[in-house]
Amino acid sequence: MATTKTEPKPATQPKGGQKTYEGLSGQQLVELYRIMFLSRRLDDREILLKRQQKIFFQISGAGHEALLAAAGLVLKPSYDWFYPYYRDRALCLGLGVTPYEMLCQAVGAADDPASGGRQMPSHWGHQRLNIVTQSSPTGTQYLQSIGCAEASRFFSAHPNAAKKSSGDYRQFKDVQFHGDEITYVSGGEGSTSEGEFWEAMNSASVRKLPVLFMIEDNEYAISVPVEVQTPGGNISRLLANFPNFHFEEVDGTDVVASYAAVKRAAEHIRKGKGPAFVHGHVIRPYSHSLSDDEKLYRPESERQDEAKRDPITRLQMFLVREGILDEEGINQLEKAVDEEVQEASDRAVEAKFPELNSVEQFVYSPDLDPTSHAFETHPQFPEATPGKAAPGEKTMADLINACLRDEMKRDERIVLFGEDVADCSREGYLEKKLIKGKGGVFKLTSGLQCDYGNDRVFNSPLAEANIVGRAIGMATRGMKPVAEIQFFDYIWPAMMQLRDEMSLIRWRSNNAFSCPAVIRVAIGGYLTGGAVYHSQCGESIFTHIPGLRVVFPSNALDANGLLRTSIRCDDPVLFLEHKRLYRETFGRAPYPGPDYMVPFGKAKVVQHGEHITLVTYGAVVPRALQAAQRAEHDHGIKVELIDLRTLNPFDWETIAQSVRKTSRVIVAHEDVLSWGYGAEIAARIADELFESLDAPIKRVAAKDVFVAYQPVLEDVILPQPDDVYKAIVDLARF
Ligand SMILES: Cc1ncc(C[n+]2csc(CCOP(=O)(O)OP(=O)(O)O)c2C)c(N)n1
Repeated sequence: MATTKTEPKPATQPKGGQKTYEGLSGQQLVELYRIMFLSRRLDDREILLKRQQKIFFQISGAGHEALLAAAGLVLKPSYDWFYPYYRDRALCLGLGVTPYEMLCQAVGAADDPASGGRQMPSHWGHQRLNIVTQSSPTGTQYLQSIGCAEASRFFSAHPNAAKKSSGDYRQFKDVQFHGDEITYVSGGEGSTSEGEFWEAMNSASVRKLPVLFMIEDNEYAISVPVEVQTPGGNISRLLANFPNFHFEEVDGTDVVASYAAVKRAAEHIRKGKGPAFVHGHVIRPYSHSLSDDEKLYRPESERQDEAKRDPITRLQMFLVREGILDEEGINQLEKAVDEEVQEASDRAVEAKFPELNSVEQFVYSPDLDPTSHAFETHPQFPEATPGKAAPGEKTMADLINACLRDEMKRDERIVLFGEDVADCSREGYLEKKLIKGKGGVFKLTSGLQCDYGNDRVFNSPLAEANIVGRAIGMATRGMKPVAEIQFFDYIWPAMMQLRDEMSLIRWRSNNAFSCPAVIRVAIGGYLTGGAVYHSQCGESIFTHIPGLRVVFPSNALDANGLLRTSIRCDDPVLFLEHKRLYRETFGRAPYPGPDYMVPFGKAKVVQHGEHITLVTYGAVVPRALQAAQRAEHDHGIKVELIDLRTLNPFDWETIAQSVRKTSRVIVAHEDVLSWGYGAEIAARIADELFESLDAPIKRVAAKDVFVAYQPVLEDVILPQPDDVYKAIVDLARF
């Protein structure tokens, strides 16, 4: 959609005062021009450096400068929070990122405050200025900004929760918040085609959150024009019915109009009236990036037309016309900017590279080690009182619920949310005692909303990326979201958030940001009737992701202790809860008290043996135990059964010690065989313990198909005690 230029509003002149333009003084306009010109010159400098092969990628903010410089003036650095798109150079300059810092990212220098040389240029991030580390996926920022805004609301309502506390992740999460702060998030019009954009609009609207959405519409997403992305070619028209929003549509090449629009939007938000949406029509005078040639898909005539709306030329002419700066003043300003860019560039190209041995730094928290003794406590079982029944054995479901209840009491930063997690969203029903409440499709969160209130336990929309994206934003700000994915089979819409965001925020920001959220997921089969979309495993897909802790308990006590460690630790955790084990008789235990913790990376030897090492986890543990007992009974084979409990990290020492003793090993898991978790364990044993082995390493796992509905099919697909038994006997005979 071509946009006509707006005519700058005439100046108003208060009596005896200076002219202002929508409240902007001449001096402020000059400063805006300086920022815009600096932004363009930095892009031009990077293009030059790329041609000289001193940097390796370039993407510019050219054509977007007016809209973003205006936003930089309205919003407050180190006070508001920012999730800026890669075209937001002018915003970041306005907030206080220096040209040197920007060019450090371009050359990949150690001094780059956004990533220490780990991310491409224009992937903004600045801890002090509250610019949260940005990534390349177009659209993941939206949901995280929602979580960030929720955190500001949460801490305002729970100021005690913000207090520093020692002994867990809170020690390393200073919380800063302001009651009227704004979370800014931006993207191109192309990125509004991502589902996550709509999921974010949904939650911002429903929860009336203090978020400023800024859409920079340059009418192209690389080569794809806006009419292909957006029905009718105008995103504002589509959004107009979202409740609670303030909407602005503005010529984003006009700095005065942009300033006025952003200011009105910010006022709406700061007054607590809800979110705002600013749609700025901008231009893209350079190709998408230096890897693109727009001449292949845009004719010269279109590009020339667009050039007439260049925001830099427009503001320059405006300043001269209004007598704010004359030609000489413009020249002086531009010369000073050129000198600044030259000086920053000279320093940046000489800046030190990151140390080569630093690459593995900050995959996980450098401050808190969840494998350490600090996370090893003993259970405090309730004493049996003489004359009374022994303390009850609790199920895994009971002890997960108990852990959540205890931890929520201990740590006010914890919130639980997900699909059907609340007791009842319509609280009145609970208050009037008309209903009992749900608390999760498996009842794992039952009663927690009643105990802790609906701002700590609440339902999410039916949208998995929404759940994880928001959890990331909250955790970045210092909250401890313990979010739930209802079925592992439906985790995939959240995959981008899990893999490209949650797991690597710490690494990609060089430890400037982190998001130690816990994502609880109901997983697994053996359900009789669960079928393809309620019974899958797939843990190896997640153990393959650096930065993500993966936990998979097999019994009630471990689930309680490991969940507590997950919550108190400083890393993101995927906590896999096997549905079949929730209420199983196997592995029940009494309540172990409110401080019971099991460290990560410490396996449990379920039974000792000298003939075969059997490594497993999850619902295969009771099945393997059955098989091992039978093998001993029938053949006298003594199996050492190892329950890994956590899959990343895993307890290599315990495996190695056992294999050195038995020289025979089976790895068994419920997930499919090929490319599975067992392959990694087997490869490592072959690599490091080859000389200890007397037989090939055997794997027992599901067939390479999905889990079927008909129980007889499910039985042949998933590994059964008989399969494990056969493997034990065969291996013993080898
Ligand atoms: C999820 C995802 N898909 C594809 C890409 C590749 N890509 C990078 S930028 C871009 C176009 C974005 O267009 P728009 O949001 O309109 O922003 P603009 O570049 O026009 O400012 C694409 C397809 C990506 N980075 N992330």
